Amino acid sequence: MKEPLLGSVAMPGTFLQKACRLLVVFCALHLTVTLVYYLSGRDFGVLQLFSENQQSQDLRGATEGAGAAAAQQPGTEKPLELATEGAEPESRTRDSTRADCPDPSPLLVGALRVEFSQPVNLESVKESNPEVRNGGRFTPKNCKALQKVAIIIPFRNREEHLKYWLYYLHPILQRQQLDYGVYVINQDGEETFNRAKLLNVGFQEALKDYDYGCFVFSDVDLIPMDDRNTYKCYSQPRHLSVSMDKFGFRLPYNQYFGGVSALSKEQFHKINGFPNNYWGWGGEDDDIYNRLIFRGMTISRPDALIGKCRMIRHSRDQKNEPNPQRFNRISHTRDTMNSDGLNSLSYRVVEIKKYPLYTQITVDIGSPR
Ligand SMILES: [Mn+2]
Repeated sequence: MKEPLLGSVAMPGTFLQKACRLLVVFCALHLTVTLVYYLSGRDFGVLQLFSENQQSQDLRGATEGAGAAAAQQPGTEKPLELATEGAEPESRTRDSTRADCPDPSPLLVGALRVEFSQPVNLESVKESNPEVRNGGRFTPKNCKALQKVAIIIPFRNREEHLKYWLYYLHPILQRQQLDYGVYVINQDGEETFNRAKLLNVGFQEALKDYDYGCFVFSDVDLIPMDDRNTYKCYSQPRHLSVSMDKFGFRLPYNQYFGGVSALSKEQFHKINGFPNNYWGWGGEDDDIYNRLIFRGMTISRPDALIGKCRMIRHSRDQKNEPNPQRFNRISHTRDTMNSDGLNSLSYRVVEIKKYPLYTQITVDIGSPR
């Protein structure tokens, strides 16, 4: 405040002047205290809410989502809250010493550089991922993972691709704070390749290993280019490889469900798993898409930026020629899905090998009939 202003109002005599000044100082002090109290009060309010309501997902989303808006994905889908041990969320926190991992994970870094020029040495991949346990298992140390995820990779004669996959994915999956295991389902013999049947086998075999609630089905040659593309399950089946370099970083068509996808155990059961009779290349992903739609589900996807991924270039595999029956089969999914799937799956496990970075299940899945 300036002297003249006060002076013009001030009555003669210094007592009144002093009183006015005192009043101004008092007002300023009052204002400051109020402001400080107000600002700190806001923080206290949030902290109070947190301690009263630590399990509220909405609250977590509201507060942490603000800091990582980029991780927000389009659509209305919410991450699944997979039941653990059938316990109520509230008693879970009281009983468990570890709090749930925040969603999204604070360890994420966003866009990644992915290239395939240098060969990968698995020894050094193992060394740089010391927390990955034998068989390719990992559990976050400092918090409780929101989901238990089995990664299922259909496989035959693609060792070089698998090395790149392990090199890139293990660090990403750990940053995503998932309780995960990597299962490479290796088709035994020289018969025609059958991707979807191998995925069915992976689902069933992984469940014998651990209480997984979510299943990510990934081709061995697909690497995500952004770690915000979390390899977990959502309230609707998730398509993760939405923006592949091979297709010019866009969906080849709207119904495309190939590459990398994630289904919860319940979603997988709801569609009787995947078809067992797509031998050779193509069609099985469209059949899976049909199954999901016929069971009233929709497809959840990340946006085109977060969903970017690279495919390792390769020539067509032997014994994986385009399947000429695929168009006919896709047009009959509605009739065949009830009798062809998890309930008709038969196979013979030849060997289960636990390597430091993955579990390999070699399986005899027969031949086309
Ligand atoms: Mn490929």
